[in-house]
Amino acid sequence: MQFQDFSVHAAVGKLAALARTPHDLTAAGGLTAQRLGEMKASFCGFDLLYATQRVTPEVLDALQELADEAGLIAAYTAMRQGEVLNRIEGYACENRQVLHTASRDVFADPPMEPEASAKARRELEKLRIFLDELADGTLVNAEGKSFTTMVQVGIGGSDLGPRALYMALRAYALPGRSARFIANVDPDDVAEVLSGLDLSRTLFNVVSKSGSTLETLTNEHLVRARLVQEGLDPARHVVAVTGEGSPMDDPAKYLRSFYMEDYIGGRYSATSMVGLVSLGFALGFAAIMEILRGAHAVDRGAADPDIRANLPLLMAMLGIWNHNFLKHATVAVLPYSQALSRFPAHLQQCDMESNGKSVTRQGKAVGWQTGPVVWGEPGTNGQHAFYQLIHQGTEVVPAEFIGFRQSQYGLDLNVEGTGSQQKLIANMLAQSLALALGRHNDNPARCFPGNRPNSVLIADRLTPHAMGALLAIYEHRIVFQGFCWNINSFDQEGVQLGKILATRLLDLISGRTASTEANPLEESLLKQAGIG
Ligand code: G6Q
Repeated sequence: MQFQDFSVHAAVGKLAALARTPHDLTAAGGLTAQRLGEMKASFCGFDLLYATQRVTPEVLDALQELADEAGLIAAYTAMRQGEVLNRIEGYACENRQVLHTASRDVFADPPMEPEASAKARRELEKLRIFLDELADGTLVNAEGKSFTTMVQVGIGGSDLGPRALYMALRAYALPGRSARFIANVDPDDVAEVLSGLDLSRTLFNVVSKSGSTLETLTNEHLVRARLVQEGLDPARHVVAVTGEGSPMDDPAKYLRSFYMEDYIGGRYSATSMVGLVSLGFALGFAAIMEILRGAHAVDRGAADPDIRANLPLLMAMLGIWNHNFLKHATVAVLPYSQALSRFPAHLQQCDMESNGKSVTRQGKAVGWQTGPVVWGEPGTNGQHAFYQLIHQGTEVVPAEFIGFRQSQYGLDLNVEGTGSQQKLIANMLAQSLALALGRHNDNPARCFPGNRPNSVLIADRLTPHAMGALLAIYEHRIVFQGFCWNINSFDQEGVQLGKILATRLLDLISGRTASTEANPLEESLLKQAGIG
């Protein structure tokens, strides 16, 4: 696959010219019922309403040209087929395939990359057997009682996606089952999660692809020590998910060991064993297969070259329009769904760790903007907090609203003519309109400038299938943008320096490094911070 610099594409010049006079949503006829009907894409159970973006059909045509010129669909297909795309030409790098889609290509015959999907099927089968044994009483604690809680111990990609998905779907948890998560090396995180748990009925799921992550290994020691303190045998209470051959690949130490492959990046690993073991424990095997089916449907749909039909591609291109051409530095993801409360945190990692890069795939400095700052919180809570800046601040923040027509639990009450779910969605749609249209007022403090780009992504209900689809929509949006910017969205060199310095500080604190050998700056920093 040949990637070219973003700046060489003819469509880039065209879009830059169009961006000088972006569509005015506040003008008479700027946002009409007809426009609302025309600027809508339906895909895998989701509708994207994007009439409130500052685009015209001409802009969309130019974005289509850019997607075509940059070969985004060819690159996406090459990724799914197992081309080595996690690389920087001519430099030391991870040099790996990028095959998170293989973990849900298990329904296809033949799959896009048969070997990877065969491995995914094998792990799924191991998981199915494990879950059956937990359900039928084959796997119980020393007293013969069933396990009720699984605590996932992992960080970064081994935490954020699985946690976000669990929180999104716990409405569907099996009776008497739940999951908890420990990520931070802050001992209070462990203490808080363990307090109130009946450890005799708890399984710990230690998840680390590398098997060498400081936080996770430290927390594993802590939970094992707690199990021993309670008179429990860790070998009966701890399972592992890790890479084959990693320091954690020691089945004798664990009740069960599951594998993930090095061609699945941490932040893209929620649909591998990294996410599925805890999700399967809490929600059951049928539910995790639905997550995979939802993601797989999106994986297939994302191969459509038409940006008006391919929702992840459309979202990617609208994001590029807002970021590279209208010059908006951030994007807010605002789910009107309490269940999606950790989804923005997952996207922060998935997007910013993927596209927060400054060199091209050829190792040259980029001459254009790459990934935006991604942030967000659930609405309506956000409305009572930071929406002030989104409406009237000097920084224009493109917003991506996500909502569902029905609630998960169906527990609702009609108050003053409407149910809570209706109030929730009405608020989301109202925000979309308010941001786009603005409102004039003779009192300048009460003026809303409008023209704040946003779109609404809406589906019927947040089910396991819809969650799988939503996850994959965002994964592909991120990957398409990375391809378009000619960066490697699959490495994370930028997190290394901090890790190295933290190790050096810990060596000083523990006395492993004699202070004289140390960098005086580090010693002084510890002294000034009062740590020693
Ligand atoms: C994700 C990153 C990173 C990683 C964590 C945990 O893409 O690589 O967030 O997931 O550092 O790594 P381990 O799973 O190896 O413990």
